[in-house]
Formats: sequence, structure tokens, C-alpha cells
Amino acid sequence: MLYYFLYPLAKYHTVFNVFQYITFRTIYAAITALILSFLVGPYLIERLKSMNVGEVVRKDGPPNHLGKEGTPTMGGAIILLVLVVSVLLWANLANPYVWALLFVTIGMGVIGFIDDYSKVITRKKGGMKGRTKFLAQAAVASAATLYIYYYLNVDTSITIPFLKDARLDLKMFYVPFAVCVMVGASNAVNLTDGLDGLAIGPMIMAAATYMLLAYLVGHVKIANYLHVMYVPRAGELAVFAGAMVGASLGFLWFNTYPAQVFMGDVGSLSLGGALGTLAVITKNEVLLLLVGGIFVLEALSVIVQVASFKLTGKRVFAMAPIHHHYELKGWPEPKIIVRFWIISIILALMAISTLKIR
Ligand code: 57M
Repeated sequence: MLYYFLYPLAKYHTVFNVFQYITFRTIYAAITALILSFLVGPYLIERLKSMNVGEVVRKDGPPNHLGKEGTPTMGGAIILLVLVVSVLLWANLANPYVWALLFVTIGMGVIGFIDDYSKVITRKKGGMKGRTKFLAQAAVASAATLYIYYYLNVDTSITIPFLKDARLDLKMFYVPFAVCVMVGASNAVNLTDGLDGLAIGPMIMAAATYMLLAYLVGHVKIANYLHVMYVPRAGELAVFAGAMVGASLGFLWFNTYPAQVFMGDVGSLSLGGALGTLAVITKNEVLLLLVGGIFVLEALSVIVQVASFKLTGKRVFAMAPIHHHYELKGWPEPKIIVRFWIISIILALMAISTLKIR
């Protein structure tokens, strides 16, 4: 919105020229989301407490989690609020990719909200049925992908990290593939969100990485210089990703160990969906396996555990997802969290290095 109102004033004073620059708006989108989180966070956490929106902790989990019973949850609503406000303020709203990304983020957030609401408010054990949740996520992702595919004519080929000019054209399979990326990312972040700050830390790193990638692939000269696929108009998504970084940092302020609030599915599903969509639009879908390596590891640990338990009756991990395994091995919670953050930093750096190593 500020782009609309303030950039035209450049004809009166050159200072307003800064509003045309993606870099400037990205930085202020991050700062706005961060400051808004500090301003509304404490108030909304108090509201959640007074409305008794407290976590119902599973009794069959690691014993140290029982003390977390009643921690305010659905804090993801704070993330969504500050993210959307910051994007509406700083992004160029004539850009269709911004709306596609907003649609997925809010759509997944609504699904997560319904799930949280049924778990926490109506006390329905297990919340929304797994299948219903999955179908709803797939519907949101399909709508966004079809829009991107048909109306924006996005390239249906995918790039392979570390291989120069290696492209695989998925043609008609691109739509289901992109839907899998969005839904997969949404669920993987949800599975990771089981210790204080465990999901939001790697989310900051992943959003920051896609912030950079969006800027690079959307800049024709830089994209050509780096030999990466040029995606016209995708640069504006750096502003969105910047707001994600700010909103996530702001949430970490309250979610860091010992957490004052959990994000709930409203936060994990929406942030994961946004990350998957960023990967799809910036044509860095495969690279998400590296950028979001922690989320991939967590999801894989569940797949391996469930498959092994069903097929052999034996468990590979003491408990899945993998963070529970380390808890049961006796690692203190902050140690697991910070070590996973460190890994996510290394992965983000490796992902950025693929711009040169190929
Ligand atoms: C949600 N939710 C946390 C919080 C958060 C298929 C199966 C492996 C699925 C998996 C599952 O349901 N995962 C998704 C994980 C829960 O956190 C809430 O959920 C929101 C995110 N969706 O925002 O509202 C608990 O996590 C802890 N927490 C923190 N700090 C945070 O900042 O400490 C969360 C955020 C919270 C809190 O304790 O209550 C969760 O873990 O439930 N299921 C599991 O993870 C279960 N694993 C399992 O059953 N494994 C089996 C295999 C064979 C499937 C096994 O290994 O034997 C475990 N979950 C729990 N207890 N809590 C089992 C034991």
C-alpha cells in the first residue's frame, strides 16, 4: 500500500524514490513485522490466557512435556496478523504472486485454526480428522498452483541443485508436483513444531534464504549472470519473505525456551505452506529439501518410524519425530533446539552456495 501511496510522490521529492526498491521495502517489511510482534504479542498472549486457549499435552509423550500443559497456544495467529499487515503495507499489491502467496498462507492458516479450535476449545481429541485436513490443504494448494500455472504461465520445468543448466520439464505433472511441495512443507513444519523454538528457528533461516533467492531470480541481470532461471515479477516475493523473517523473529521472542506461547497448527501449517509456495514460485522447489532440511529430517523420521513399526513391529527411534528421540536419550531441550538451529544455518549456507557450485 505504501508503494502505491508514497512512490508516486517521487515527482515532488526524490526521497520517495526509495519506495520503488524491493531491497528497501524488504528490510522495512521485516522490521515492521518484528516491531508489530513486540507491540501486539504480549496483549494477544494475555488474551489467549484469559480465554483459556491452553495446550492439551499428550500424556504418552516425553515426561518433561507434562509441565507445558496449559501454555497458551494458537500464537500462530499473531504471526499471521503481523505478516499480513506488513505485506499489505510494503508489497506491491499489483503483483499476482503476492496474492497467490497470501492465499496459501491464509488458507493453510484457516485450516490450522479450525484444527486448533477443535482440539483446544471444543476439546475434540486429536482435532480435525487427518484425511479432512489433508484434503483441505490439497484444495488450497491446488487452487494456488492452478492460478500460477494457467494465469501466470509459469515454467513447468524444475531446476536441479548443483547441476549446471539441468532442467527437467514436468509438463502436466507440474501441478501435482507443486501441490505436493506446498502440502508437504506445511505438514513437515507442523511435525517439527514439538519443542520451544524448534520450528520457528529453522523457519527464519529458510525464509531468509528464499528472500535472497526471490530477489536474485526476479532480477534479470543477476539471474542471467548466475545462470539461474529468471522468473519475471518474482522479486517482489522478497518483500513477503522479509515480512516472514520479521514475523518469525518476533514470534521466537515469545516462543523461545521456556515458551510463553506455542504457535499451534494455525502457525505451523501457514508458515510451512508459505515456504512451499515460495519454493514453487521462485523455481527452487528441489532446493527446499536442503533449505528446509530440518523439516525434511523430522518428516522422514516419522515416515521411517511408522513404516518400520507397521512392517516389523520394531521402532527405529525411541520416539518419532526425531526431536523426541533425543529427549528420551536425555538431551536437555535447549540443547536439541540450538543444535537443530545450527544445522539449519549450515543447510541455508549450503543452499546459497549452489548458486556458485554447479
Ligand atoms: C503435531 N504437536 C506437538 C503445539 C504446536 C504421525 C505422528 C508422528 C504425528 C505426530 C504429530 O501429531 N505431530 C504434529 C505435533 C505438540 O505441539 C502442539 O502442536 C502444534 C503444532 N502442530 O504449536 O500447539 C506438543 O509439542 C510440544 N511443543 C513444545 N514447544 C513448542 O513450541 O514443547 C510444541 C511447540 C505440545 C508440546 O508438548 O503439546 C506434539 O508433539 O504433539 N505425533 C507425535 O508427534 C507423537 N509421536 C508418535 O506418536 N510417535 C510414534 C510413531 C510410531 C508414530 C512413536 O514414535 O512411537 C508424539 N507426540 C507427543 N507425545 N506429544 C507422541 C508422544
